[in-house]
Amino acid sequence: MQQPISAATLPPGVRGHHRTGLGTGQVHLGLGNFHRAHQAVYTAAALAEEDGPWGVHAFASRSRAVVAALREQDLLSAVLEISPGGTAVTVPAVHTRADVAADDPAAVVAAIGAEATRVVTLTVTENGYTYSPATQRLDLDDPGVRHDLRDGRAPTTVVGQLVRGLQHRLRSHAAPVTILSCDNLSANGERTASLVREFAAELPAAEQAELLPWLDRAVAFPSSMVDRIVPATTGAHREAVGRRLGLRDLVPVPAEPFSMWVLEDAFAAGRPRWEAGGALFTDHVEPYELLKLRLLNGTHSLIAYLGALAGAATIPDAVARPFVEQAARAVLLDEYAPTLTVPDGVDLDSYVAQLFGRWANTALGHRTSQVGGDGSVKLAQRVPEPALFHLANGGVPQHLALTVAAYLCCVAPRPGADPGPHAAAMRDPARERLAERSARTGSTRAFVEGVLAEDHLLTPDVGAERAFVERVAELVDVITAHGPEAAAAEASAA
Ligand code: CS2
Repeated sequence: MQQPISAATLPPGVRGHHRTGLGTGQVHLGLGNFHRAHQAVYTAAALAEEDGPWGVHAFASRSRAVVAALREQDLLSAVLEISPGGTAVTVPAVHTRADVAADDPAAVVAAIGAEATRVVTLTVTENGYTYSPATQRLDLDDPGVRHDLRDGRAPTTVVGQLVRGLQHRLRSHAAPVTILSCDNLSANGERTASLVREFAAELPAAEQAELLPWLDRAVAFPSSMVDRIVPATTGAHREAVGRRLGLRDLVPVPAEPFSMWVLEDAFAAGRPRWEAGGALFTDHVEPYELLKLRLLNGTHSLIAYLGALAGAATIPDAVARPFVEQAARAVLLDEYAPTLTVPDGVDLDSYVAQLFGRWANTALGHRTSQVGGDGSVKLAQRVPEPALFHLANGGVPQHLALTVAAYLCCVAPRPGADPGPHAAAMRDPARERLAERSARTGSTRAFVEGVLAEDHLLTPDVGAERAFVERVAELVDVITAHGPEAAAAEASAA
């Protein structure tokens, strides 16, 4: 039996930074794999170059297992950088405390409120922002939001936690702070700021009057683009750490070698020197965000759904099928790329070539069911604006329609259709509602219309585009009757 990874057992040279006496200047919400393979690695690089009180108090939203394991390991865990050429191991030592938000909501409020906290980072997924796709605003019907507006002591939603933490701050010392969204949402900083303000605007008048002007003065919400493919942990990753370090790590994180972080340099109370880890600071994050959100994430969704329907367990397995690769190139080059302004210094051809290289990383084994998960919230970030761009120019974007059709066939198959095990493994907050609608609606056209025009799976303006709705419905029928390859062929023939 191997010894657990810990400050005492870690071989010298593996750890990114010695954390004895590290002060806690950051709070992180969303202690998942992505955070540990991305912001934690950049913070370790920053601390290696320039000392500072930038330790991280991290909260998992619910996962007790990860927090329990990290606590047994002195909050250390390995990042495995996996490529077909081999695996590199690092241990970014930046965490000073780990807790489960759901178990101790008051601790989240206190941590955000602490005077020493200068940056609050978020990786809570698209699903964590409790906004309504129909209004693009805070979802005031969400039971968690309603609870958090009523009860200030134990917030359950991320927006509630932020606002209650900020109120606590304002009342105890009013020191400025930065809230930094690191999720795949367009204009993630602005959106987080709006959600926080919308929540604040629902508070009693006296609280609003106190909070809103202070938010303007003292709280910064920079936008950022984050990029690194980070799959879920499996036993093979634990074994790899055992082999490499001779230590037991229950929660190592696999990641691709590629990593990118582009941020607006608008911090209210300082920040770690993340550029030491390669982060890029710019006044114009948006073109990077859209480039990544559409070319990588948008295309990723299509690869995941077509791949899963064709029986592919992983993204590399999916993209190795010629029809999936062809559809991915078509959606990326013909439908997403024309909607973008390519940022200065980025060469589109090399960016695209690199994307296909990253997706083909067989050693990483990124699962189609993982990328395909939460499509009901992800697609709304990826598809609507590009679709509307083409529709306004008089064309129906065939592969965007195919993306939506393939998604629906995965999570809400038409009666009698079996999408296979990889689609069945996709978790989605809307799965039950969509599947129920599919089961009770005889005509595919009526089903798709219900999903897009009534449920607003995308945005209401896409739902109102009859030609798009019709094309999605036709492609759902082709997938159901003849499979994903036939539908991809139809989409490219149109
Ligand atoms: C993926 C992303 O699951 C998904 O939706 O598209 O997690 C993707 O791997 C990352 O954004 C890469 O940076």
